[in-house]
Formats: sequence, structure tokens, C-alpha cells
Amino acid sequence: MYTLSAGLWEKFFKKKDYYVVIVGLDNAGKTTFLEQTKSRFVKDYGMLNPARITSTVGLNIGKVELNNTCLNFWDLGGQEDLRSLWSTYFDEANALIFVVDATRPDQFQVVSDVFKDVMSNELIQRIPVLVAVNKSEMEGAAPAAEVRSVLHDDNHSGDLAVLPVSALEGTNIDRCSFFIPTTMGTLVSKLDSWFERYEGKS
Ligand SMILES: Nc1nc2c(ncn2[C@@H]2O[C@H](COP(=O)(O)OP(=O)(O)O)[C@@H](O)[C@H]2O)c(=O)[nH]1
Ligand SMILES: [Mg+2]
Repeated sequence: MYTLSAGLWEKFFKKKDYYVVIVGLDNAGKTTFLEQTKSRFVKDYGMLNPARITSTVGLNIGKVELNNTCLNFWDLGGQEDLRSLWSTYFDEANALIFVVDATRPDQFQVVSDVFKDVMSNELIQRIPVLVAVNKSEMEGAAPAAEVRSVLHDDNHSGDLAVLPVSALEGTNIDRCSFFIPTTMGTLVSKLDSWFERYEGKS
């Protein structure tokens, strides 16, 4: 029994490298979010001037170290014709960040449909999902609760958090990164107690 549990543990939960997919509609602020995250956690990283961030066609990657955890971000292009490629990255993903532009309530129906589509993927249903309600520093930006109300996650069993952020100003960006190892930690401790109970019975 020990060998089985130790093997599973190593394979799924003890690894310190986490892969995080960043998705959301085009222009929501995904690349700015990643740049801001890198500028906060990568020593001597000079954030790109936001005015020089262009629309993402392929993929931007970023690696960030937090204590003994390494977060590998994949920032994917959000244009309609690129969205079908997102799921090819879901296989490896340990967590997902969904970025919403809070200043565009006219897009919330599309956001709702796209989010529903992402959450219908069974690989996503069991991993932590963080919704970054971006551009929240702007006057008139929708509050996180309003964005939450258009998002449906009925079949999702992983943790879900909805946070107002400003990728431009850096508000709450650290909390987004810490959400991932924190929820992973919860998963590990849940698994730990499950193994204890299971092994107690065997
Ligand atoms: N006001 C404001 N603008 C932002 C914020 N984050 C991104 N933007 C702007 O939104 C636009 C799209 O950002 P980008 O990161 O390229 O979006 P992406 O297409 O989702 O990767 C750019 O003009 C950014 O400067 C934010 O928190 N506040
Ligand atoms: Mg981009």
C-alpha cells in the first residue's frame, strides 16, 4: 500500500512545478497580468511597457518561483479563432486563471459562454480555477460579485476564487499567484487524510 500511495503522491501532488493556463477574451489583460506577475516575483525583471504589449497570437510563457513552488504560466491568445487551441494545454494544467475585463459588461454574455465551455472540459472540472476580474481600478468597472453572477461552474469540484485585480497597477496580483500553491496545499492535505483513512482500513 505504501508503494502505491507514495507513487501516486509523487506523480500528482508532490511535484513542485505547477502549470497554470491563463485564458480569457482577447484584450482582457492576460499578457499584462503575466508581465505584472513576473515583475513581482522574478528578481530584476523589467516589466514590458504596457503600451508595447501586443495581441498574443501564439503563447507567452512565464516562470515564477514562490517559496519552494515553481509556477509555469501559459498565457494563451484569446481571439475567437485561437480559443479552440486552449484545450490542448489543459492536459498538463494544474490550475487555470480566467481573466475578465470588468469594464466591458457588453461582453459578459460571451464571457459567460466561453467560461461555460472551458468549465465543461473534464480536465478543468477538478483543478483550481481563479477568475481575475481585471481593470478593476477603472471607474465604472463591474464589481467581482457581478462578474461572478454570470459565471456558472456547476460541475466544478476544484476550488474557485473570483478576485478583483488590476494587472496594470498590480492590485491583488500577488494573491492570484499565492492562490495556486495554497489550494494545492489544501488538496495535498485532503489527500493526506484520505490516505491515512484508507491505509488504516487496509
Ligand atoms: N486600465 C487597465 N487596463 C489594462 C489592465 N490590464 C490590461 N490593460 C490594458 O488592456 C489592453 C489589453 O491588454 P493585454 O494584456 O494585451 O490583453 P490580452 O489580450 O488579454 O493579453 C492593453 O491596452 C492593456 O494596457 C488593467 O488592469 N487596467
Ligand atoms: Mg495577450
